[in-house]
Amino acid sequence: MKILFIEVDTEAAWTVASLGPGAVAPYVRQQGHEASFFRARVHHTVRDVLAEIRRHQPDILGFSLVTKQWQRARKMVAEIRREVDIPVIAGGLHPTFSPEEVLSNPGFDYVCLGEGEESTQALLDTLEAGQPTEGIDGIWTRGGQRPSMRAPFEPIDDLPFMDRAVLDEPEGVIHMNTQRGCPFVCTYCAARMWNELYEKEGRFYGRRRSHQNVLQELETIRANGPLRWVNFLDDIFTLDREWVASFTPLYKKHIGVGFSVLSRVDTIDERMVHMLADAGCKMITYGVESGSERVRKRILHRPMTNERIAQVMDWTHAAGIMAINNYMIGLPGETRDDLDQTVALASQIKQFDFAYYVFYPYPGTKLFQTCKEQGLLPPDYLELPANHRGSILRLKHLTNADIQEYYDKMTALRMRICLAREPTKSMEDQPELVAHVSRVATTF
Ligand code: B12
Ligand code: SF4
Repeated sequence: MKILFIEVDTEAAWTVASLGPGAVAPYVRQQGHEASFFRARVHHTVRDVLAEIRRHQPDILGFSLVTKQWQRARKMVAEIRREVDIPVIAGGLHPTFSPEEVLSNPGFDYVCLGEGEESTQALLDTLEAGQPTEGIDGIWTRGGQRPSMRAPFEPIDDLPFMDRAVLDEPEGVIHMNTQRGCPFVCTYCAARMWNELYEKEGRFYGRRRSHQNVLQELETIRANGPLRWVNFLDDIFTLDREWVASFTPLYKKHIGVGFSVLSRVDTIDERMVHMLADAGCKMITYGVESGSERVRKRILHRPMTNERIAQVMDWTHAAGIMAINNYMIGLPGETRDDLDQTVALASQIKQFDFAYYVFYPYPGTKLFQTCKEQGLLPPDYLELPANHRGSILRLKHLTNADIQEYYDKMTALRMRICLAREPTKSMEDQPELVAHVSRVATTF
């Protein structure tokens, strides 16, 4: 069987396609199937996608979707299916946590719940054998019963390395995962829900690859082309101190190119920051999310203090690593006073740059449930885009004008921080930088 994965871009800027197909494609190939890939860029029309489908002649189409991609994907799939009779499977975060919604849309035949490697293989085997697809673990067939989850893949080192062509990376810039799962309980986070989904069926989702396996993948990449930079995309790279302490010297010795990680301020300390810096880490992304300890603790279930955040930023800066922080605006229960605290914290701490998003309640998360229970979701919320630029919620303490006001404050602050990096130049001298900040401010 041949599966064609179609990546649905929602904006031009992402440097990597969805990682799911990059992981599933080599696995099903190993089991004797074929897998190919097409990236539907923003400018591509459904006609262009259909031309690719005709060129690849697949037996099934695969879509990897986060919520942001859903609106474009569902329209695309409906149009595709009017022209060609090829079954469609959707996998990833959005189909896993909104499977009924996905399957109720025209053109979607299957949803992959959770990890996709073995489930997709089982589906392709079954279709090839011409047998009924109901009852395959992890694959929900349209019109059928919800299946059981398939056990998480073990040992994770046995998975094939990701297919770099399917990831569609810029040459030499590599995107890597060393682990799956995050044990924290942040209420806004869809990533956390992987663990909970498996826990409901008595399974444990968290796993980490061995150092050797990760290094071997990077060495294989280098043997086949340039290796200039590694983006580690694990939810929390610094989760396990021992793992990091033994990985960093090996990375330095065998790989040695610059890299970035995602972290959380209560999983990192001064020594670890220096270990990372010594190994070549140049950028750490942290989730600060709010400057209000009340919001972080009570609404987001992130109990770290502002003092701790400031301290970690100082360590990161002192080690010569760029700290990039994420903030949110427009949470349920948040007030103008909380947002003042966010702007204040963002102005005080040392950070190289930051991103700020208007809160969107992702299906499956605790805060999605809260929004539903408190009547904050409008009736047509499924039709509204997950663009992080405006709120889809009817918040009790914040109006849309409030959100816009604080969004603009964060934009102005970001502009100041970016300009301060080159104090000799004025805004007029840096049209590209100004355009970049404005673009980011209007894209999300
Ligand atoms: C790396 C990453 C990115 C990368 C790659 C995106 C991706 N989808 O892979 C980039 C930088 C592009 C990115 C961007 C964004 N991201 Co992001 N990202 C992540 C992160 C940290 C890790 C993903 C990862 O490592 N995947 C590894 C692969 C192997 O796992 P996987 O994707 O789950 O795939 C497995 C299964 O789901 C399944 N599967 C997946 N696809 C398919 C397809 C088929 C056909 C089948 C059968 C199976 C299948 O099989 C795979 C292998 O087992 C996750 C957090 C997380 N842990 O999930 C957030 C996450 C996915 N991102 C998120 C968000 C919000 C975004 C943005 C909207 C951010 C923004 N503000 O604009 C954008 C949207 C991107 C877009 N395309 O429009 C949210 C999504 C929530 C939701 N419900 O939509 C997450 C969950 C973060 C969070 N804390 O909540 N992101
Ligand atoms: S620490 Fe990050 S990945 Fe883990 S649950 Fe919280 S937001 Fe999600």
